[in-house]
Amino acid sequence: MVKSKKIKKNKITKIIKKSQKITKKNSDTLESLIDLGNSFLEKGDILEARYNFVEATIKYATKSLGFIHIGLFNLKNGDLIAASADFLKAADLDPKNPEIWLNLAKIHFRLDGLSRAFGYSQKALNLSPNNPKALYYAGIIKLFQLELFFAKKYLTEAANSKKDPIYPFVKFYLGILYAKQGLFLKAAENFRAIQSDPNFKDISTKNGLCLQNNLGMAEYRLGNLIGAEKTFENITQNADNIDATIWINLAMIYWSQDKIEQNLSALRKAYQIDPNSWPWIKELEEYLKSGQDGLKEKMQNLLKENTNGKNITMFLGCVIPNRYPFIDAASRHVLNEVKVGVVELEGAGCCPAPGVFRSFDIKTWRVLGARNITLAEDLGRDMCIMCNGCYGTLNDINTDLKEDIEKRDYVNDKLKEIGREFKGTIDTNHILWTLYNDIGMKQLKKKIVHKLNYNIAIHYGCHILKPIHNKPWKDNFEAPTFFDDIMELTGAKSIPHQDKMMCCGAGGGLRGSVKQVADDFTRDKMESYRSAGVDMVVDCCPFCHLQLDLGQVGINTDFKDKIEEKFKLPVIYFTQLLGLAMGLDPYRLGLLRTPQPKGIPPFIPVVPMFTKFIDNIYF
Ligand code: 9S8
Ligand code: 9S8
Ligand code: COM
Repeated sequence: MVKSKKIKKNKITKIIKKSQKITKKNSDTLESLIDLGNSFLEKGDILEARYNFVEATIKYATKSLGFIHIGLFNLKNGDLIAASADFLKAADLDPKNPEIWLNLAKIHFRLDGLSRAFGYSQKALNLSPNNPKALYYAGIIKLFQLELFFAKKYLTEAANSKKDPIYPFVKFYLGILYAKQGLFLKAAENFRAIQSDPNFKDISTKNGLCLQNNLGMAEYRLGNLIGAEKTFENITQNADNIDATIWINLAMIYWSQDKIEQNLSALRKAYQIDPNSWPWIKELEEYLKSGQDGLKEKMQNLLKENTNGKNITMFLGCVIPNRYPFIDAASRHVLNEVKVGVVELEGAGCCPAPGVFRSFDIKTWRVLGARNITLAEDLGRDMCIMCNGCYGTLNDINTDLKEDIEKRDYVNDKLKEIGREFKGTIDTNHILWTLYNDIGMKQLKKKIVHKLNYNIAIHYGCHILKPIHNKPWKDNFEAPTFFDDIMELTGAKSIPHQDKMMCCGAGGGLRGSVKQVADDFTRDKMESYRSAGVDMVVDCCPFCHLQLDLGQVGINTDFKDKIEEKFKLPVIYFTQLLGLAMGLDPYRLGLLRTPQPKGIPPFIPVVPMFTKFIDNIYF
């Protein structure tokens, strides 16, 4: 570092000496030196231009103008370190000039010193609070720091100055911001607004290509496959130097429309440009020729090798796939976001439900559950379980069989008949534990990009906590906080309420056998939520979810005389809310739907809650 600075200094002195020989101009005033420098710049005579600017800094060492111009010169030539030193000197001499601070912000933004850059943009903003360029810099710095909340504040303010030359760039980054937040409609609106702007019009320029790529992806994420296809085909036909990712994006759009042949040819193009961009081309071709049989194993192995980080297999149980598929989707998106590798647990059956099967025949219950565990053992992956009941069953069986030889022998004797054996090689975890323990609060927090201002009621349910002897939570089992802690990372507030730890009402087969008793139970919980004034209930069990959601419909009809007013409290599975705070697409999390289908879960609409979110929550 020191060395290169020295070289540069020597170089400059040489340049100056050389130039002095060439020109013996005796320009007296500061302005005339700068003018001269600029006119040399225009002519492309870099040495002469530099000489005059340096002269200005020597002769007028107490004025900022010379330093500003040599700074701009260095900035333009990509010598950011030198430019930074020049502008710092200028700022010393003229601290009230916002332009100087803005250039420092720009330089350090490019040098990747984001917090320093932000500090400089703040100095400019203090001096001129409505300066669109200062707002723009503050906005994009926050965007790159992933502090989207503030990024949006600054960029929206910058966008008020429609006439400023920076405006199209503000719109572009607003588009990027919305896309990052999963709000693709707004993202596309912003991108479209600058499509014919001279800075973005030409698809062969970096800006133009970048805009079209982002627009196409926003259309794709909105489900406008035809529009997305058009946008990308336009890119591939008209832009020069497109890279492999463009072809992969187009391939994905073809694939989503079952256009298999086009998909394959787009992937081949990507492979040609960069073989690492799509390393699975051979597998895909084989798949298209001979179907999936020969490939299954290969793909499983590939998946195993290709995730670095925690690897799990998901146990879905019965309620999620049959009633609430978006719980599956939201959980996968969240796991993906924190880099957990997921493979399917093929052939899994009912866990079987602890409150039901175990009550009838404990040995059969154990054999059936152990069979599910052996499937995960085959994959060599821990189970990640999204249902409290399934977790209760599988974790009880897993921990029991690991310790109790007698039970294990009984189970393995039965499993032998179907060629399976319980080995005790994997862990059976609730998804909350996977996130809390394997990923950790610190990493989760890093992923949060929205602050959600909701007041929420947390529902733990029974089987996640009890029995306590084989549960991992180092917590107070009568008043646990781990679930509250995770959810409060989103900015939501967990509101204390009466009988928080009470059963939802459905467990132990109650909903199946005496639904009205279960609903009456749930009515109590609903009354507590109502008096606590919460916006929604957040749970971690699909069976509780069913009872809290569909149960309200039952309460509203069967107990209408007992309640003051009908209940319509949104019920949310926790990965939906966590995903939203992570900036994942609210459509993919099952929070927004257009159109909202009637008569299928969720029975109590959650959309109004989250439409409000779209408009209000970011500030
Ligand atoms: S699987 Fe059959 S019924 Fe159920 S969702 Fe949870 S618990 Fe186990
Ligand atoms: S469902 Fe799910 S976990 Fe249970 S048993 Fe009482 S709470 Fe509702
Ligand atoms: C509750 C499962 S999640 S069960 O009804 O207790 O079996």
